[in-house]
Amino acid sequence: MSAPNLVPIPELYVSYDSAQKLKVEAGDLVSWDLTPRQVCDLELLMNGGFYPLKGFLTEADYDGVVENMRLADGTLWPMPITLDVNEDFAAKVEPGQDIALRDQEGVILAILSVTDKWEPNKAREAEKVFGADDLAHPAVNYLHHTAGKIYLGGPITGIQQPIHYDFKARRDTPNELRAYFRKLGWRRVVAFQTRNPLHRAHQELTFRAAREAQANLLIHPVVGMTKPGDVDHFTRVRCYEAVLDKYPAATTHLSLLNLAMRMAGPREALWHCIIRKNHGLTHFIVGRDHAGPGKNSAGEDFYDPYAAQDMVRQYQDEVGIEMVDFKHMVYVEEKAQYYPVDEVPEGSTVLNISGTELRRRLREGLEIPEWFSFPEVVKELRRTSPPRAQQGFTVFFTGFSGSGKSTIANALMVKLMEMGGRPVTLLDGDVVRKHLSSELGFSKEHRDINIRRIGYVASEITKNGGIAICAPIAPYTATRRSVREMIEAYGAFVEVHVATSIEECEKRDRKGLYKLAREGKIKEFTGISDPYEEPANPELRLDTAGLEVDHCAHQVLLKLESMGLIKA
Ligand code: PPS
Repeated sequence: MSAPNLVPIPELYVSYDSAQKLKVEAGDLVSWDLTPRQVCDLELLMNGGFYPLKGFLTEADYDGVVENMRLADGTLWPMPITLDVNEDFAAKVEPGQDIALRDQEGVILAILSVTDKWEPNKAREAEKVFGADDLAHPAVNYLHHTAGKIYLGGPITGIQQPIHYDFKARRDTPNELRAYFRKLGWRRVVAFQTRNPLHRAHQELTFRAAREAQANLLIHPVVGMTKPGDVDHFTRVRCYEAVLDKYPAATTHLSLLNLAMRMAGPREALWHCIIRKNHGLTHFIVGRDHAGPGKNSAGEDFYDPYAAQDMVRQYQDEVGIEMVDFKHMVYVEEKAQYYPVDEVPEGSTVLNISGTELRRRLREGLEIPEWFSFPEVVKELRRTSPPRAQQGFTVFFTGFSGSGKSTIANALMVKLMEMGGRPVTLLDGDVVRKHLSSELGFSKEHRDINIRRIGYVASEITKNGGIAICAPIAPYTATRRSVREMIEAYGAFVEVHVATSIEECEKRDRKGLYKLAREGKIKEFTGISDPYEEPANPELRLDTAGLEVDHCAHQVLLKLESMGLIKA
């Protein structure tokens, strides 16, 4: 294998003076505010991480990449790097036009000279690139639900790098890494790609890989976008820094990669190789289930766990990087050592803790053994993921007007405050409509805005370790689901359906609104002249008929206790 390419890799940036000039001129251009994923892609396009790409893919390049992993000129490139925009924006742009690309704060990062504009066949892209048009795949879900309908393609003129305020000293462009290797005389360097905290198994694997390849080691974790639900990169980088001390001094380097992963298994592994080649690496570790997205909607793995290795094996010569392949590493108790799963001495006891099991132990505050991880790493993880009984959560009541949501929510709030420990906030339907949503009515659109606002506030409370109790009608399943997703990124979401029947609510008519609704004096009244979609699988369903409020609130407390959210 050849030494890392010692000449710098081409970047797409213009000189400082030209950039200043372009920035002023770009003020007159139509501009597109990049999504977080597009900012990641643009950074690697501009700094040479995606060399030989010179911009967002044109339609011909896109077709080639989707169909057979090659650009129109035959160059190997497995991942569509496209600029997706919405139809309204696309209507303002024609091929031949320059557009300014801005980050989320409005800073101009680059100019795209648009050559192509087209509507992609997303089902085909999903099938060919990700292996199935299945929404359980995070990138397929993104493709259909987040990405815009139209793609723009063309070359990029780079003005400035996206700004990062975190871990600046740990971020390197391909040319900075190449220069670093050159300076230290590292001619053979093996990269380890990761989106997870490093535990002992990873350390053993990376050690062995460096030894096998007779190379120095680069820990090259992704800090751009990884799989939804992963440990956040702030925590991970603190964990990596803690583990760095465990490697022999001056053999190993840590550098952060602002890549937006797609979790595309084999194709992604090959893409990772090309990116590492561009960063001056000579070797690349591919383990079990590289960039795997988890299970499909039928509960099966999307890819064979070793398909990524097969893919990289096939193309490594063409890319010019050598794969170091690894089986899954497990701990052998008798030997007090890690082994690849296919080299375990016969008859020995194998210990392993899966990612799911680790998360359970963290959640429940259980022991995490020393053979599995380093105390410094466990300490960091416990700081970010305290046991469930110390985390924030949201209780989300839903049901008809007059079903008893507010009354039960109030009783629950008081009981939780009596227990103490975490601040409790009640976001009651009526109160929210007075303070947060006073301009809104009761159309589907307005109800959705109202519920999303409640969801946003509850997610912030949950993130910051508090308890949010929400009690709106929230009649639509899809909106409740999106609020659940927003909150579950930070803590538990406990949906409680207050299942009092519409007949009972109308009979009670505590506010006299049902009468007005029947008389047509209130329009779009839920249950009378507007829909209510019952939750299919709420965490708890309360049928309030003949039950005391106190009893209902107690049932919610029991549920919270069984979920480990409060201690008895
Ligand atoms: S939603 O659908 O979740 O946005 O509704 P929400 O914010 O919970 O507001 C419901 C309260 O507003 C009163 N109200 C109506 N409810 C339903 N439909 C119509 N058209 C309507 N007009 C006013 C009603 O008192 C609800 O209070 P609750 O607390 O649910 O009894």
